[in-house]
Amino acid sequence: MAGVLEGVQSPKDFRHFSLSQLEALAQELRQTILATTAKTGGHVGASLGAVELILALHYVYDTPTDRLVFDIGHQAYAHKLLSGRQEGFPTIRQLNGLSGFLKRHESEFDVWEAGHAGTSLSGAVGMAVARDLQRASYDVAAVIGDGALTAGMAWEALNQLGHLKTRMVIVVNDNSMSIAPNVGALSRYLTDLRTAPGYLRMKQDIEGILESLPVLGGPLRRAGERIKDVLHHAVLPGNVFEELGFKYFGPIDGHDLGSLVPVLRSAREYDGPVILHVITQKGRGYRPAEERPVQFHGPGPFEIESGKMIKKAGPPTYSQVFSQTLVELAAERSDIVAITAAMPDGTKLDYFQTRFPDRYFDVGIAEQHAATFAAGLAVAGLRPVFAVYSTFLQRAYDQLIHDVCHQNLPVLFAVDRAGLVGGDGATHQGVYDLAFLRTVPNIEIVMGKDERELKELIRMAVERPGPVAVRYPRGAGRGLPLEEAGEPIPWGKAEWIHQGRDLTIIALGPMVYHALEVREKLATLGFDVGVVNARFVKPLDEQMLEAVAQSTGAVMTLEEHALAGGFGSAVAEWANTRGITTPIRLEGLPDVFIDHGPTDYYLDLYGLSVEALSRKAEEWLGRRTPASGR
Ligand SMILES: Cc1ncc(C[n+]2csc(CCOP(=O)(O)OP(=O)(O)O)c2C)c(N)n1
Repeated sequence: MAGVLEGVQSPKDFRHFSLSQLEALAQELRQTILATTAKTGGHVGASLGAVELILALHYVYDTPTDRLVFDIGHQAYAHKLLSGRQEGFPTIRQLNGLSGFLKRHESEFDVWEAGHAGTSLSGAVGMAVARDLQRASYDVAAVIGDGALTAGMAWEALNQLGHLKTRMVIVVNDNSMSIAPNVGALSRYLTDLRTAPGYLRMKQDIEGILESLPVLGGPLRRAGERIKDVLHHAVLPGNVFEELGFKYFGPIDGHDLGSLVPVLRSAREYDGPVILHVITQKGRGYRPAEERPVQFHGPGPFEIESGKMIKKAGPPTYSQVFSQTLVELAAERSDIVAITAAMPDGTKLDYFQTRFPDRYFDVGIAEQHAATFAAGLAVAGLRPVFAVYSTFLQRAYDQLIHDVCHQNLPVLFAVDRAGLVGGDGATHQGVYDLAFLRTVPNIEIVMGKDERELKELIRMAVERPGPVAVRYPRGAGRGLPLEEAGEPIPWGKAEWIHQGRDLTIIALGPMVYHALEVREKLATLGFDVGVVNARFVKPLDEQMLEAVAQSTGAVMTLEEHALAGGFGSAVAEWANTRGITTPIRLEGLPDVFIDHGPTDYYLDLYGLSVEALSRKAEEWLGRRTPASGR
């Protein structure tokens, strides 16, 4: 059956559609999103839930002249399909394919790039203000979820916009879900607005009465306006948004195109800032996603019929090992508390929550608050553990420096997804944290080579007197038995696994296993290569570094992190300060934003696969005289 979607290359192609044609288009969008994401994985739930909303926005607004700004961009698959990217859509999140978020170079319809939550309103206010200064006439609309609205930044933008009174529409896409069910007083407030049955009717009735008051001129008119205001506030229950200077429309059913289109038109015409509160359902139209919204927030490939995930069983992930370890520790110590910023599932703190619900805090998408909240808990004698992806810790940088490290408080940052992350791409790579953490006094930074060391390092980190960052990567561990304790780790000590006369690779994290393979490969060529498991980025194990430098012909540092400011950079700084003359070569990631695609692909591209490293080491050593007398 030939559909209508195929003929839509741009919103122009459906702006003349009837309501029933639009509804048919919505169904096709849904089917296409489902058929593709079942193969590729992706942000299924949010995108299915925003289909009608996106359709209505492009129907009402003159995009791309009008600016449509999406928060995060994970809900915008329908937007991609309606703006000339149907052909590329099956490649979403794949290497060299479409991004899972919005990209300005991908389309002129993508006016704003994101990946992190809560930036849309600030970006959109900037565009609206620029428009006014430049005397342009385009419209600006931002779409932000109820989850993203828990980000402090979003309120900073509301604060400015409510003051400026600039013409702009903010669509609050309220599905009462963040990744997990949304939490907090704001979420409860939105629910109240949504469920207060009489609110909308009463609002309309009262506004109708007020509108019908006689039109007066001059000072009388101004007095009349004031009376209307007073009446309005006296009779209607307070609405935070209206108090802040916005016109509030809603709540309206975000799946009913028949109401969405006219309300959006009115909102667009309003000469001032508008909040349009739209109620949607995550996963709408696909039963498994409606019933299991957390699982369908960002699944891998799945079977459409059954909604079953197509996942190979593997060893426990690093996040699981972290959470299990924390639960064990929390059973021993009542002062341990756990914090997540809206990522209970990703960080696996949901497991901690089931065991210690009173000692678990989901603060919403509020990394900044989470860090300072942890500082407060620590000042008062608790042992807070903030589990946060490396990429999202970026947002809490000042709080980490100013509130945690400056006060030298024993906060444990469990830095998850440290390293390359795959399909989420550039905005989510966890490859900067060493650089931004390393400069901060007082914090200790560690990373084990595998999940067994992770377990041990977490156990030790909660005993430290000051702040510690324990990093670990995305995905499964090596499947090591965790019941058997590994070698105890002396705090601050690297592990010198093999000595090597020609070269010693000092590697961080799971890269140690790459180094071991490189050692074997080079042994077949007659080189004697040593391997050190660095473990401590800060403080460095200087004693061991010194001994290594004296015993080997050359040193290679190895990390899955940006070279600039990373572990190797720390070693080079140390060597330079100490006047070490052993040649040092740093291997890590270059100074570019790394797009979506398999981690292995990028490791190879940037010379960090076993093959590439072996090649480079061989070439490097080949130009030197082998100390082992090959
Ligand atoms: C700063 C930041 N922290 C965490 C995340 C991870 N994250 C991605 S989507 C999401 C939930 C967003 O909820 P909402 O805005 O309501 O959109 P929905 O998915 O419900 O449509 C979270 C927490 C993020 N993208 N950015």
